[in-house]
Amino acid sequence: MKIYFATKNPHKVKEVSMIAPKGIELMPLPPSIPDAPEKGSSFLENALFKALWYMEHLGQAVVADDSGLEIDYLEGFPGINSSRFMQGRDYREKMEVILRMLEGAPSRSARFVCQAVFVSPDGTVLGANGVVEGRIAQSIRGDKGFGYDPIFVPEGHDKTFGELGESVKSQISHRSRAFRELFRMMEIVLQLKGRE
Ligand code: ITT
Repeated sequence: MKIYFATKNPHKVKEVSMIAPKGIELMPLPPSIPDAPEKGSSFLENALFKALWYMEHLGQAVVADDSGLEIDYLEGFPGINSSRFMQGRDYREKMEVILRMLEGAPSRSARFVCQAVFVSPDGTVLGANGVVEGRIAQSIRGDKGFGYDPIFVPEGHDKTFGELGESVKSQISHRSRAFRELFRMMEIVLQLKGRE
């Protein structure tokens, strides 16, 4: 089954394609589609907004995700605003600002969160959530991955996602956890529908 991944972020497509089961081939969005508005107040609302927007434009089932970094000392910031925080500036600058905000912080605990959804024109809506706990490093390390990967050290590791790279990330990341569960649910539901 070919299915659109309703994202404008090519890193997400690459990460999720690595863990997609054999029967599911993810396709990137055609570039001509206008960006979905993200005005929800939670990861789930934003994931649904995105998925429904692109499903309406394509007339086909899609998967989508909304994700972000939550830092406990900053009360969950940047959270659902992870992409919009200092919009237009590069991630090195964003990460430098975050590291400054954490100077002297008693705790650097943080997590990546991903809400994945599947929607189809027949009204099927499925959702799955994935989390990876960890901490914010003392400095920017590594150049693999994207976004905040070079300052996030997942639990059980000493290196950042930026140093660990895609093979480790695909095992333990918030996105891989959410999409593995979503794909399991999709397989069950699509099988049931095939029997109808
Ligand atoms: P789409 O909305 O088109 O999917 P996006 O990158 O804007 O692309 P989000 O709105 O979900 O996606 O924002 C997620 C942001 O959270 C992302 O841009 C990064 O800043 C951060 N983020 C999420 N997952 C991440 C990951 O695996 N590694 C590093 N940063 C991540």
